[in-house]
Amino acid sequence: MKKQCMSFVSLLLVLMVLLSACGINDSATQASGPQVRMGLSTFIDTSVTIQQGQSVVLVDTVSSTHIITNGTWDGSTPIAKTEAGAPKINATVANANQQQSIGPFTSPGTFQLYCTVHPGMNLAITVK
Ligand SMILES: [Cu+2]
Repeated sequence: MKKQCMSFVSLLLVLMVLLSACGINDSATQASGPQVRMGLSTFIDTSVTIQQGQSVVLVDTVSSTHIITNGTWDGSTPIAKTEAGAPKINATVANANQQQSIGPFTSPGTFQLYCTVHPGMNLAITVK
């Protein structure tokens, strides 16, 4: 009986350490700014409007590797292009719940980003 009690207390301690470690990890990777969610092979949010000077936070909702850069998919053809005033983006996000800040976007306009891994995975960022 006493031994069972001790192992229960040990289990509780382990759980508490794990939970607090998770909490610290979350706050360390938290990025600020409007969020754009990504699924398995698409942007869940295909467009976002932000204020001049803001950054955008890419959020991977599943464990899927995305490589986001300037340009767009035209059907199944990738077209790399960086509009005037666009920040040069080259972001790799691979893990579930991973966040990656891109920007800041300092010029007004509409900027196209795409994922080089997934055909058709386009994002439009409008800066006002
Ligand atoms: Cu992708």
